[in-house]
Amino acid sequence: MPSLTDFPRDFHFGAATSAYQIEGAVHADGRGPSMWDEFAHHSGRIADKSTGDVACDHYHRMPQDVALIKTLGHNAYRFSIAWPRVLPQGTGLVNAQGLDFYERLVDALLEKGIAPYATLYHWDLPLPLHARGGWLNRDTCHAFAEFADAVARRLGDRVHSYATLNEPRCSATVGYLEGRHAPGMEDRSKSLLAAHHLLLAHGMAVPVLRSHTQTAKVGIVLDVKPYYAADPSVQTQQAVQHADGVFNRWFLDPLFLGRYPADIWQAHGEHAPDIAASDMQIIAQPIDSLGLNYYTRGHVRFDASLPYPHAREVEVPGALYTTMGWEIFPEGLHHMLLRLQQQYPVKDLFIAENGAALNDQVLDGQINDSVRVHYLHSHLMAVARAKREGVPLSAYFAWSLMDNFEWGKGYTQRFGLCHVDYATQVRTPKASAWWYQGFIASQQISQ
Ligand code: PNW
Repeated sequence: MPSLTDFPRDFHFGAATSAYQIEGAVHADGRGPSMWDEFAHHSGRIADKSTGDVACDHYHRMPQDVALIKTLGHNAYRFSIAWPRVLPQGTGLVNAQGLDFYERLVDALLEKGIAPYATLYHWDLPLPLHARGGWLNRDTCHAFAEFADAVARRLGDRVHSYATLNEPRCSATVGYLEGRHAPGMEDRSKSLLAAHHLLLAHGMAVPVLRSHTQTAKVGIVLDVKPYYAADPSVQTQQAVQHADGVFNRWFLDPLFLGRYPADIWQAHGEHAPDIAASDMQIIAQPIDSLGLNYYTRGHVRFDASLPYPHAREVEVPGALYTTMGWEIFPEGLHHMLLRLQQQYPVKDLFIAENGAALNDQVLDGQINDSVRVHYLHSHLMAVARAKREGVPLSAYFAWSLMDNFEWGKGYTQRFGLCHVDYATQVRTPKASAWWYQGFIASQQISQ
């Protein structure tokens, strides 16, 4: 067990969710359609042909879910705000009922002493905006600033921390290059243009959020993944550098250094986006905190048959994998945290997502997810170690509070601390949820 003094008393421990993955109630109270409703229903690309129409029905069960969070001993909760609930057309008319829901959620959390961490965009782009080009259209950046304005005008200082976007890398790459997520495109130039507009939307929203709050932190959540060479060849070293550049630096460098990484820009050649010089200043304005989603590492070797950056993921013999096929590698989180602190001017970091999908078995009403306990424990130790070594960390969120709609994998992957029986919507805390509760309590009696 960790030393009791690893985490300060005000450290936030909680779990994360996102709107489309848990809320359901897609037609309730004036919500408009999002590109994920469309994608889930019509792309044929969801593993079990499911949708988020009902999901965990959190929209109707929010008070009980907040009570569950309290029972589990969390002192913070990360959620996202559905843009199509707030602005059903994407811009223009504000749907007050949509905001009412998040106001009730935030008030319920505060009443129980749970700090709200709100993410504005977790992939559910309003369909009318997608119809006008979505993230390929610069107007979407302005629409996003309008959305940020409507949210922060209502929630203001009651939120502890605002994140503009969740994982712009995933939106741009998985949605516009690999086609596995909405909107299902497969085009390198479009993917880079979408990434640029996502970063720009972030930059435009930051001052808007700040104008409505004195106390809330403002930032962004990025998914990070450290890459390691599976063989010592020079070509593989290069593939590692480029994979890292595409995945990590392409987003970190603009946000913190005000420029795209030159080596990767050059490698993209004619695919690199046509950008206005002033865009980089908008993107790079200072933020208060950076959220990180960490799940696994990349263990790669050069493979000329793959598209740029020619990096093939290869299995690590003897390593432990989750049902997503992701290696459990907590050392990667420690490495990444130290590196971020050394290379970028980050004032505050928090782990916005970290977790494992497993084949959870219900036995006599109990779910003994010992591998998830191992996963959480080893990653919390990596966070504690980085913190001891001086990395400014302030919170940790497990992904996820409960099993939910796992995007292209539908309901086939279970990431929850709590099991969800989708037939009855009964939530059952798994062994990991109780373990985490004990861990949090052991930290809070420390000082
Ligand atoms: C996250 N990786 O994305 C998303 O934010 C969640 O909505 C999602 O449910 C969760 O992962 C689990 O898939 C990821 O590089 C992005 O390993 C990147 C990685 C993993 C997850």
